[in-house]
Amino acid sequence: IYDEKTENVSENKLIENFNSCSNGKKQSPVNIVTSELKTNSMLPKIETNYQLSPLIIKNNQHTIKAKFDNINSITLGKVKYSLLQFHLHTPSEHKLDGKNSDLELHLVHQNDSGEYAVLAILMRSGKENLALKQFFENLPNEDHAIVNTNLKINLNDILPSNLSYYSYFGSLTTFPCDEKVNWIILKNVVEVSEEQIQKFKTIFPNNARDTHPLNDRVVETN
Ligand code: BO1
Ligand code: ZN
Repeated sequence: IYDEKTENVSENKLIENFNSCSNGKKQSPVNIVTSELKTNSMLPKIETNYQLSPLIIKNNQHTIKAKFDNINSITLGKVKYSLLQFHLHTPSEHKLDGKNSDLELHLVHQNDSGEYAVLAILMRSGKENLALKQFFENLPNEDHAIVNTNLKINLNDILPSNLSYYSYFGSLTTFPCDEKVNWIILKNVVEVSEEQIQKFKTIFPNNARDTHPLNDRVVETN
């Protein structure tokens, strides 16, 4: 039912797949309770090594994602994570004090040991996001469709200037929900226009997984 190569799941098996996710104790997303954060001044700074890069946009039935060649990366402490892709969820998957934002952008990175670092950017309705303008204008609305344009994105243009973050250890939010994700949720919310949000919502009205209990985890902040 799940094709590793295309990352596609046959439609009638989608629900089943969400249910067949790990029922482990470190699942994502979670509700971040700001009064229960643990300040950790030792958390590494995010160093980005992003450059103007071509991307391929794809609709994989879970979301719309932009795939990159292996030329962008971030460094956390001494560990380098390469960017594989970014994609969107609406509403946001992570909640802040019980509240969703309109969109959540996931920049999916992986290190040499196969662990993920997903940099999550919460987005809310406001002024048009020019860095993502071409992305929103080329969303493939049909299953499997690939839009092969000559567009290029510099992810530095998407990031807020202040990269302070919340972080905790959790899972992928879709099948196979592996518990090997270093979640980094930026505190600064980024604006996108209502029109951009609606463009995504016409294709995916709701592709956010429910929040899961923190159990014995603690969300840290720098
Ligand atoms: S998410 O950021 O937690 N929503 C998320 C969910 C699922 C994946 C990635 C991020 N899936 C994985 C696939 C891998 C693939 C990788 C990068 O995405 O399981 O096979 O290499 O596209
Ligand atoms: Zn995601």
